[in-house]
Amino acid sequence: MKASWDIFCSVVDNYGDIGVTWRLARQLVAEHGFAVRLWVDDLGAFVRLCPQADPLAVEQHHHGVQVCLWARDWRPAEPADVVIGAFACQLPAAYVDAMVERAKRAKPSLWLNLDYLSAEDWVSGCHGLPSPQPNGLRKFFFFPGFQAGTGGLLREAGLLVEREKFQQDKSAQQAFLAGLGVYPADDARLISLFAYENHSLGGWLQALADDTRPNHVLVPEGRVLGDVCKWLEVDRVAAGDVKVRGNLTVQILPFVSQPEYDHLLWCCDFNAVRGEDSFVRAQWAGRPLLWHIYIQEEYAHWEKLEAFLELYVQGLSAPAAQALTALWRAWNMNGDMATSWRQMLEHWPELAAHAQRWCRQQATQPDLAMALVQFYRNWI
Ligand code: TRH
Repeated sequence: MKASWDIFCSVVDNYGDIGVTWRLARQLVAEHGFAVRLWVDDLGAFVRLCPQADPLAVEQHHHGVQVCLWARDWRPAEPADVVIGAFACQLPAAYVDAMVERAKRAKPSLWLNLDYLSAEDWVSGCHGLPSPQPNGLRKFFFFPGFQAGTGGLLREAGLLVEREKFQQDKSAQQAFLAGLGVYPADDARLISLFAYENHSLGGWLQALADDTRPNHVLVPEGRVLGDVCKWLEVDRVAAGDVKVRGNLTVQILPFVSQPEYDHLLWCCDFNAVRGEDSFVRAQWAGRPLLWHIYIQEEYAHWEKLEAFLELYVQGLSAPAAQALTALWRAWNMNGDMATSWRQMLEHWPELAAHAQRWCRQQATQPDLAMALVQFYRNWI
């Protein structure tokens, strides 16, 4: 019989919580044949990523995943063989009680906490550690990561082959972009922009407008639009709008499905991403990227940013590493994006080759779903 997996997702904000769990759930079904239930407490967020979903359905199936509303009034459910609480969310008390009961009469569920992604050194030391619970159960910490000894990154089988094929196929890219109403000039630098509110945006957009080469920036609807409007000096923008300033075209896109977003990243020469899942997807795109990190209390995010940079710049020449680091710091700390963008452009060929290399190197690690499955197999 197929092993059963329950994944619990509490949507704290934005799309990362649901983005990661929805991707993982699909992969566990498609590549490992498990029976997967995804419990989500905010179906509205889910619908943004899976537009064919019903925001009101208590239970529905998509891509072989049983998607269930995690309602406040918990309806009893038999615990699965593997139980994943994403991002330290608290499972329903009645479900945990049922896990205790199950452990008395059968093989206990493997209980995992899927943690946040970080490049910090301590991650490999904590990955896979058990945490004994007062009720007698054990919960294991499962950490995604970039280094050996971590749980790796979400990466579907065949993703990079599909990406490479698409990136070599100009007409497939043109057709995809045309579907979004995007018709960039032949010599334009294509940039995607997915970010939180960011005061540094104006400086960057100005540098792009002043550039000698045309730039075409694609902005999916979201939190950064206020700063886009501010720089454009307009009250509002909406999906479909195209604004031209100097050598810069700014085009607002609708929020698309996850696979379409991948294709968008694959089309672009440079991707500004944020949070966790889009950050990883931009790395799989094999193109230079800019990360807007999710702000945490007490500047915890700052250490995360520096830890990733330290790892990522390995293998770059000192000037290229410096330019990239300066750009990422400027973006995350209200710095001077115009100057750092121009300096970064001087190292473009090196940074572009490095992005490919980084992607290949990361792909040598087992992907996160595979690592979870391996962890489960070792446990039974
Ligand atoms: O939305 P994010 O900022 O999400 C999160 C959450 O805030 C979470 O609480 C926090 O812990 C985490 O960041 C670090 O960024 P992220 O992780 O990139 O998630 C966005 C998802 O949306 C990702 O799966 C890609 C997807 N997406 C689309 O499917 N279509 C789109 O058009 C865009 C722009 C994104």
